[in-house]
Amino acid sequence: MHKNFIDGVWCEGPGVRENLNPSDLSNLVGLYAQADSQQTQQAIQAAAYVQPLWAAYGPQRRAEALDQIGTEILARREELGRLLASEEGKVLPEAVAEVSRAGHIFKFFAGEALRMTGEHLDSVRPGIEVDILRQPVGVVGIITPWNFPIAIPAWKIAPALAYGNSVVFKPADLVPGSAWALAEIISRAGLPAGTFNLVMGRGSVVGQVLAESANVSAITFTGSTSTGRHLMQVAGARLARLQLEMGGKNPLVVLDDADLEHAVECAVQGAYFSTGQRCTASSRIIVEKGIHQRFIEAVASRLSEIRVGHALHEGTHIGPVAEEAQLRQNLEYVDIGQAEGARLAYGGQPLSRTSEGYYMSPALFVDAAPDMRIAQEEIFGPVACVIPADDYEHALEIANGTPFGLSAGICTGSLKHATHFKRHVKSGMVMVNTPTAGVDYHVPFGGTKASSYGPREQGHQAIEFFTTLKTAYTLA
Ligand code: UN1
Repeated sequence: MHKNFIDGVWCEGPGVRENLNPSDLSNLVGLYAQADSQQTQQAIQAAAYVQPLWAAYGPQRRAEALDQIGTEILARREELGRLLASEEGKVLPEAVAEVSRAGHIFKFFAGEALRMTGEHLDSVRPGIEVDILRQPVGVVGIITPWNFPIAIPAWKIAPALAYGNSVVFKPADLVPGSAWALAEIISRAGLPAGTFNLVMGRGSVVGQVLAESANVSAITFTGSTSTGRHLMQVAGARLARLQLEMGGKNPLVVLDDADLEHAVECAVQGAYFSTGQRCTASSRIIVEKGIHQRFIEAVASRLSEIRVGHALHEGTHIGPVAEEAQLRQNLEYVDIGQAEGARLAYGGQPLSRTSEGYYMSPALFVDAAPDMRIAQEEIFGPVACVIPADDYEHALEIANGTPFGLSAGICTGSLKHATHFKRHVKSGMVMVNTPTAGVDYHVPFGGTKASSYGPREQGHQAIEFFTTLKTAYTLA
C-alpha cells in the first residue's frame, strides 16, 4: 500500500484506491491511500509552518536538492517509464521520454533557484534607494491531471520548490503511481519535513480543501475547463493566486504548398499519439482545397498502419484510452460527429485485444463544419476532424473560431503565410511545420482565451507565478 506523505511522515488514509492498468484491467498497478479533508488540512498546516525555513535554506541548498531529484529521475527513467505506461496507457517510448522530461525539468529549475533576481534602482526622491525583491509566495497547492502523470507534476513542483515555496501536491486520482514515485524521490532529497507533501485523493475532497484554505497562497492547476472554473469560483473568491491550464481545440492548418508527407506526419503525431490525450493535440485539421483530397487519403492510409495495443508491447504506436469514462465519451463524440453530418473516414471503433483494456481505433472525420460540436468541444481522445478551407485567410478565420487558444500549427512552404500565422493566430503557442503537441521544457507553456488563466508555466518565466515582488525603499 502506497501512503500519503504529510509533514515528513508516510501516512495511511481512510480510503484506498486501486490503480489499474488500462492496457490490461487484470493488472493491478498498486494500492494507493486516499486522504480525507483532515489530512489535507494537516499537510497545509505543516507546509505553512515550515515554508520560511525552506526559503531560508537559500538557493545553493535548494538547487542541490532539485538537482539530486532530477538525477535520480533520469537514472530511473526506464523503470519509472514502465510504471507510467502501466498506469496511464501511453506507449513505453513516450512514457520514458516523459520521465526524462521530468528529470530535465528538475535540473533546469535547480539552476533557476540561483537566478531569483530582483532589481535595484534609485528613487525619484534624493537619497533613497529602491530594491525590487523577489520572494516566495508561500504554500502552493498543486493539482495535476492524469495525462502526464510525472511531467506536469514536475513542472509545477520544481519551480515551486526552487523559489522557496512549500508544496501540497494532489495528483490525479486515476494515476497516483508516478506521483507517488516522484514523492518518494523528493522525500529523500533533504527538504525539511512539511516542505513537500503528497496528498492523494479525490478532487472533491482534497482539491476542495486546497481551494478553500486561507493558508494556501497559490494554486496551480492543469485539467478540465469546468474544474478550472470551479477553482476560480472558490479559490479566486478568496483572492488566491491562480494558474490554470485547461482545455484546447488546437488547429493544424495545412496549406496547398505544404510538404504533403510531412504535413501528414504532423497531423497524425499531433492528433493521435499519446492516444490524443493531450491538451495540445491537433483536434482540428484545417486543409486548403487544393491539397485536401490527397491529404485525407494519405492520413487515412497512414492511420491504417498505426498499431493500437498494450502500452508495454513493442511495436505499439498508440496505447489504450486511460479510463472507461473517457473511452465512452470518445465513442459518443464519434456518434455525435456522424449525426452532425461529418463523414467518418477512418476508425472510431472500440477494439478488442488479447488483454481487456480501453482500446479504440483512431477516428478521422472529414467534411466537418467549423461550428459542429466535434470541431468546437475538446474531446481529449484519438478523434480529429478535417475542416476544408478555401484559402489561407479562410483557414486562419476557422483556426481562431473556438473559445480555446492553447496551441496552433501551420504546415506550409510559404514564409509569408507562416509569418502572418505566427502573428495572427490566437494561441499561446504556435508551431510552423511541427506538430501542435510536444513542447520543450525550458520555454514558457500556456494559452490564451479559455485555455489558460494566469502567468505562464515553465521556462524562466515560471518565476512570475511562483514568486511575488516586494518593493523596498531605503533612506541611505
Ligand atoms: C505537450 O504537448 O508536450 O495537459 C505537453 C496537457 C498539457 C501538456 C502538453 N498541459 O496535455
